[in-house]
Amino acid sequence: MTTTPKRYTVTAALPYANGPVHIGHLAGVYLPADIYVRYLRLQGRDVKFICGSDEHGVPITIRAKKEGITPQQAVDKYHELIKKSFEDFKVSFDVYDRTSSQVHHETASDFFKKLYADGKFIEQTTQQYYDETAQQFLADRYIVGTCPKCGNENAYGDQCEACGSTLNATDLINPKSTLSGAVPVMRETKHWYLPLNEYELWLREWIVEGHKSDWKPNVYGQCKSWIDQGLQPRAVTRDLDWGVPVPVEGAEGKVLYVWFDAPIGYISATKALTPDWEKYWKDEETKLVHFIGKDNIVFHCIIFPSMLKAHGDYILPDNVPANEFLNLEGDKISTSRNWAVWLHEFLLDFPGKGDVLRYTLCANAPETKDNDFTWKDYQARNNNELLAILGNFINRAVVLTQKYYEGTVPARGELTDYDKEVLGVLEGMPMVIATYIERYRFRDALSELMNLARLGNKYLADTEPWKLIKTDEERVKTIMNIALQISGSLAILMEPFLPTSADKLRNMLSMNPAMWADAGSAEMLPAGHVIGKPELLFEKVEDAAVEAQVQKLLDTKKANEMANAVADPAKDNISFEDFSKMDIRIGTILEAEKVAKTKKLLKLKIDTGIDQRTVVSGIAEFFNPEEIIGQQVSILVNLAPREIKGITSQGMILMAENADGSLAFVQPSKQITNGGTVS
Ligand code: B3M
Ligand code: ZN
Repeated sequence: MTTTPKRYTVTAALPYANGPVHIGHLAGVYLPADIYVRYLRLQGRDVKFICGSDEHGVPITIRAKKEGITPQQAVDKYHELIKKSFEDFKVSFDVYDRTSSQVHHETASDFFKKLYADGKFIEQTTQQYYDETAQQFLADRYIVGTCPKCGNENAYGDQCEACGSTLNATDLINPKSTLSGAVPVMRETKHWYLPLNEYELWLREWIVEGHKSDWKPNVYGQCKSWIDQGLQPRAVTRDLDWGVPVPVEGAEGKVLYVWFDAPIGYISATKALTPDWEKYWKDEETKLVHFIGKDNIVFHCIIFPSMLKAHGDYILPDNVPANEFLNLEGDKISTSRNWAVWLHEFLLDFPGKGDVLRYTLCANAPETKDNDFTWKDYQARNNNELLAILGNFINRAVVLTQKYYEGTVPARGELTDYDKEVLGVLEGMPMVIATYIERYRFRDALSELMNLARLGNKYLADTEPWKLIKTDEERVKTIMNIALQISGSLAILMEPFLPTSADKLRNMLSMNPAMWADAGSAEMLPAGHVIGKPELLFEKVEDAAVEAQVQKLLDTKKANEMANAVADPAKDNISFEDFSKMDIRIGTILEAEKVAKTKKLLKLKIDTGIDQRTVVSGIAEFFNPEEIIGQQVSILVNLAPREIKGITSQGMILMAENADGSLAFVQPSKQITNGGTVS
């Protein structure tokens, strides 16, 4: 589409209501979608921004089982949590629906019935794993077994998380049902398939030929490789008791495959939003754009379009600007390992800083490759960019206007070449940013926005109105007028990226509602307009705040290591005689001090009941000498004395080692007389 479309339908992937959302979701899908939609609205375009919870499928039933609640309870809980996170981050959906709604069930059901009636499906009976104890067919995720590729004993029926291989449930060695632990048996079951192979030629023409230049290379490449490999019929129903029931006879106990019903959820949500929904889905002059993460590409570019094509009444997506993944501090974000920054937690730790996270995630968005979020970068983006450039410029402009003119915008006098150059850049900026946004290049768009703030900063630094005010008041009026025009434009142009700060700035400048087309103008804030009082847009993020976040992640990592710790294998057997050669006693620590010039060593004096002796022990990293005096320990008293750092160590204190490498004393569970034997 080269001409401006009549209207837009913009969708953002429906998150599974099976857990909270994290920065990866925001960076990959919801933030770019929101920037795009806010921009379109500022352009006065007719746009509907559609999202909602994906409440069906195995991801939901597994979560519910894990938490010991029903699937309905699980989706109710997470739907609210996710919805609130999006609101808090100012993701401005026109509707946030849910696929458990009545309207959705009807819409998905009708969609299926139409394809069924038109003979678009093939029916096929196959053998699938069945759990006789739980009396149900097993979704791939409900089967675990040994991975044939790497030997991991906990591979799932669709994937081995240890080696990353994609698997079929039948590939697993020693398969087991996770529902009952039973060994599953093969049983016949009938399902409906969408013969994707029949859409191959059309898909090739539509995507491979048709979208070579306007789809992102990562998206285009994935689609092309799928099509090149040849498409197979794809089952659109499942044996499961949670979902939209398959609306045909002989399909009891079966539901629509979640990836069949979920994208139809975009349509249902639009229906819930407006009685006018049809023009957003059926009029060729509507531009449909799906924002998703890269793991959803095949569903949005191949399967859903084939469904829409088979149905016949609907438009197809004009673009699917999928992003790559965001990592966190060098590691893949993972819900199960709790390796994530959860949106609802972020706002507890950094209240009011939603824009800062939006900024950091957009500036470093995984648009063309996987990217990494680090707390250091978050701090630097805030302190060195938002605060030092944008915030600083606005603050100077507003403070000086208040100081020199009591808030009234002064008139410009004669312009220097420099003034003209700056006004020229300002005038061109809305177009530059718009072009990037329309091409889904949000990082570049944001970086141009910051260039405008940088220009404003430099303009003031170069012209130094605070010095000039003593010698050339007229000139200062021109300078401040220009600085204010830049400020006014920034308030509009930053709105898609930093909506809360943009609101603040518009208030500060007492601006009337304005559109994108107003930005760039030299009359944005006309002479005589009165602005409000200065307010800080951003504040410093202190070292301690980000260090606490890094510590939280380190703690998570440690907890994971502990949870996954595997004990060392047992040593070779020894005889009882060998064992009884060791004379282990309970003793009490009488004195403790660090051994000079060492990090690890403590010199201990122990009352062993037999004598008082000195032992050098490598535990200084884990204990304060003062704190261990008086404690009872186990000591091997007949270990041959050794010289350590010039001290004769007589015996050895027994220590237990934790999975994280920390040490603890092996102590009696009640007070024991010194010299008591351990056997
Ligand atoms: N719920 C997968 C996901 O959250 C899926 C998206 C559906 S979009 C129609 O990544
Ligand atoms: Zn494996």
